[in-house]
Amino acid sequence: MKRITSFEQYTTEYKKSIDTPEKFWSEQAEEFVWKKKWDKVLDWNFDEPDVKWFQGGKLNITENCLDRHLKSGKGEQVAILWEPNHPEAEVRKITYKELHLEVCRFANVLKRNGAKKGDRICIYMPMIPELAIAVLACARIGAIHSVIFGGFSFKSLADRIQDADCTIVVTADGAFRGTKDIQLKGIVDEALEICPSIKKAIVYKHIHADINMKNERDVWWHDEIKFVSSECEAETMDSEDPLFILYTSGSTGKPKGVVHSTAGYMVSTDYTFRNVFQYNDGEVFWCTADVGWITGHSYLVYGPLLCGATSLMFEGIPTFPDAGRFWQVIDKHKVNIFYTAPTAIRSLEAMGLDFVKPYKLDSLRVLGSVGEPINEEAWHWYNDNIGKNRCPIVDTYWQTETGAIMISPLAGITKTKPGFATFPLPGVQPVLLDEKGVELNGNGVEGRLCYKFPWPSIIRTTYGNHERCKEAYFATFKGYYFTGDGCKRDEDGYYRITGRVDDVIKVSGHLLGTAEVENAINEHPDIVESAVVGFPHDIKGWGIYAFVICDNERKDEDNLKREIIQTVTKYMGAIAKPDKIQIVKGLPKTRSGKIMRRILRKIAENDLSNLGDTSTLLDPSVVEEIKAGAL
Ligand code: 7RM
Repeated sequence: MKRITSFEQYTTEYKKSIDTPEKFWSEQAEEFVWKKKWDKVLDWNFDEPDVKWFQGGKLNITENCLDRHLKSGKGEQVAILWEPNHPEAEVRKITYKELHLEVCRFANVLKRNGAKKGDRICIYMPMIPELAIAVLACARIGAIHSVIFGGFSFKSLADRIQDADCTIVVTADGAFRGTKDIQLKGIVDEALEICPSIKKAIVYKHIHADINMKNERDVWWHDEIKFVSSECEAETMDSEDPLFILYTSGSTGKPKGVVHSTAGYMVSTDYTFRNVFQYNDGEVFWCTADVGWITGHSYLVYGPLLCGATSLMFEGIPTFPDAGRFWQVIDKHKVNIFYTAPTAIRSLEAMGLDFVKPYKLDSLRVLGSVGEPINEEAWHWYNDNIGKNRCPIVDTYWQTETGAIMISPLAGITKTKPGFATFPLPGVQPVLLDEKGVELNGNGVEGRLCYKFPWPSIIRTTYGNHERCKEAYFATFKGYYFTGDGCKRDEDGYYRITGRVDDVIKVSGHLLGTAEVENAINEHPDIVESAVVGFPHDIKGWGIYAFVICDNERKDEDNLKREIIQTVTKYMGAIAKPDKIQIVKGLPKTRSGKIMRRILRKIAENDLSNLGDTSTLLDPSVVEEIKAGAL
């Protein structure tokens, strides 16, 4: 496997990728199996936006994830190493050969149930190998997968199914999560009541829950599999055919269906996986993210499989049966590369070192971090206690929309600084802009992080609404892709992400739109209006602070708050539960009716002294009331 092996080489590769991007990326793309080679490397225009990579090329990504490795003699190597929720339950080891077979089989099941190239298929599953099998089976037949995180609840699931007009949902009876059983099928049933586009639900039996199977619509995975062959030729896809949709939160209440295309996504995830983690053949790679998020798509499924790696998949949670679970799994499976989120590190740090001490952790070679800025304290704890000061930490910065890691050290090659994502990967051209959109040159500057040139796995559109893609990413600063993040380039040219500058919050590494949480809160019959902002939280990074207006005089505030939390859990999922709820009589609004979130944010952060100019408010007195009741 070719990869960058020194910082000097990084510098030359980087330069090459900027001076001759088409040459650079076509050399990367040569490594894959193509049914037909591309005619043109790149066509792009950020105004539309319209970006096309490897036009005219024909391929199937699963041939590159699976068939290619069988041909090169990797058939017996473990592709997916599955660790169950219950430590005493049986581990599953699925070789490349077996995975190929299962993917082909399930691809035939999808076909048997009416799936065709271009159809959208919703996958709502626990973290079990069948989730990866379903994803790859879609790709095998050219259906577009839309994986919905299993922690989302029925309304979030239904919204996403409707937005993409999915025709099939692949699910399971339920999931194990620590001591809890999650009744996935029940949630699906509720969602499907308002999703007429779904013709079939294919259900995998996992927790042996007592569930309803609706005649005609619902079929069992284990039954269907008996009717099909284990051979399935890979559908021929154009480079630019969509591979998947993945929903991400935005500043409106409606999530955006980020669309990734086939060839570009393949090239970027493979390249970044190899180089960032410096993956060596035979190593065990563990990404703790759920496949329901982009990190799981790119670094649990596609990136590792493209590189022929062994990818560990874990169904459970970090604190079950105790807070040593991650470290126990690392020793048990001799994990070499461990990739997790700062929020997990902070929560395990808070549990104390007694949970770490029993484990050797001597198989570890590289540690990774993703999802939010890693604070220095967590970085040092991770470095000292998990990496034992001998494992480089890669702080990888990227987004659902970028498909692959953008700014990151290369493990063991880039000199790191705690809290810094360090330098752009080859092919990535970051710029920092001031509010007016002027590029800030040189070092020691801070601004809005944008990219001025496309990379292969850049977002192509937002499903069903191209205008929204343009609005959200390409309109704020003309000619640039805007990340929505603030960023600093220090005196040495190192990049440090300072956080979101829009109305989304990263709660425990999950991106949530404040408007989406507000919509869920407003489902409570007694709530007329709400405003949600983030506040700094020791473990979660950011917590959710909700200001709510109640329309009937409820004397039982505690009950009301409990009900609001239940409502959010029911409609959106437990990840969106507010940490603090303040009942208020009014919200600070401008004369045009816009909520001044800046003021609410200051109050939530407990920075009451400097609320800025409140004179443009319709009724400045509400601010005093809110301040007085601040939590
Ligand atoms: C991969 C992922 C994207 C947002 C992004 C940032 C934040 C992600 C880092 C980070 C600082 C990091 N996709 N973010 N990684 N901030 N350092 N290493 O998380 O679409 O869910 O979120 O996450 O704000 O814009 S995402």
